[in-house]
Amino acid sequence: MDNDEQSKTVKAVKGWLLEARDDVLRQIDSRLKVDTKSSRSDLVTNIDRSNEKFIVNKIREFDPDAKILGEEGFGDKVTDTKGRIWIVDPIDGTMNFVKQRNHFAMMLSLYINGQGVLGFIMDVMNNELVYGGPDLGVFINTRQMVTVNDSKLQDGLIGLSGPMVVHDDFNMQEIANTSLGMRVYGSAGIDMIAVLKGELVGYISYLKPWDFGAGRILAETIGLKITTIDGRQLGVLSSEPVLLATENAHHDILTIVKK
Ligand code: 2AM
Ligand code: CA
Ligand code: CA
Ligand code: CA
Repeated sequence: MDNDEQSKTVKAVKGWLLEARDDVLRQIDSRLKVDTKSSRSDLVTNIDRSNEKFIVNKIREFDPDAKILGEEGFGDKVTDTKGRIWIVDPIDGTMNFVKQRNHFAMMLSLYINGQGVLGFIMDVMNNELVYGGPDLGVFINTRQMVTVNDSKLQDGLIGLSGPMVVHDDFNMQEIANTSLGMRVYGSAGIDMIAVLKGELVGYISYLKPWDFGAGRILAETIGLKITTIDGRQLGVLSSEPVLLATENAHHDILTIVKK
C-alpha cells in the first residue's frame, strides 16, 4: 500500500472509530440486551451487534472488494488469507462492558495477502486510540510510541487469562509466581495496550483472530514478540493460546511452558 493510500485509510478508520465511540458513549447508561454464546461467561450485547454492523458498513463503502471477518458474523465467510482482509472486534471485553461499563475496547485490523498492514485498538472509556503498522510506526492518539524496555519476566507484571491461571494451563501459575505479579484485565485489547506501553511485560490468553489481529501488527511493529504459547508462528485465521511479550519475557515464559 503506498503512503497516500495508507494515510487515507488511517484517516477513514479513525473517523469510524470515533463515530462508533460516540455511539457507544451515548448508550452507555442504557439497558443492554445481553445474550450468551458458548458459555455463561461468553456474552454478546445489542451494542456488540450494532457496532459491528456500523463498522462493516463503513468498510464495505470504503473498500468494496475486501473481505471482512467480524466476530459477530456480519462480515464474510473468510477461509483463506488471499487479498485484503479486515478483521473486526466491535466490543472486546464484553463481560467488562456489561458488568463495569469500562475496560473494553474496539479493534480493527487490515491484512493484505496474510501480511499485517494496519492495526487499531481503541480503549473506549479511556479515550485512547493505539494504531499503526510496519510502514507507519505505532501511535497512541497523536504521540508516536517508542520501543518498550526489553524487561525480563521476573522484573515485571504479567497479564493473564483468569481461566488459564485457575486451571494452571501451560504452567501458568509458575509464570505468575516468577513475575512481580499477575493482572487479569479481561480484555485482550486493554491487555495488549498495556504491553505496548510497557505496563505489562507480557500477556497470555486463548484468543481468536479478532482478539489478536490488531495487537499482533502493533506488537511486531514496536519490537515485541507474539506467537502461540509454545513459540510457533500465529496463523492470521487461527484460534490459539497466544503469548505476547518482550523478547526477554517471551524467552523466560517459553522456558517455563516447556518444563
Ligand atoms: P470478547 O469480549 O470480544 O469476547 C477475556 O474474556 C478476553 O478473551 C476478551 O478479550 C474476550 O473477547 C476474549 N475471549 C475470546 N474467547 C472468549 C470466550 N469464549 N469467552 C469469553 N471471552 C473470550
Ligand atoms: Ca465475544
Ligand atoms: Ca475479543
Ligand atoms: Ca468481541
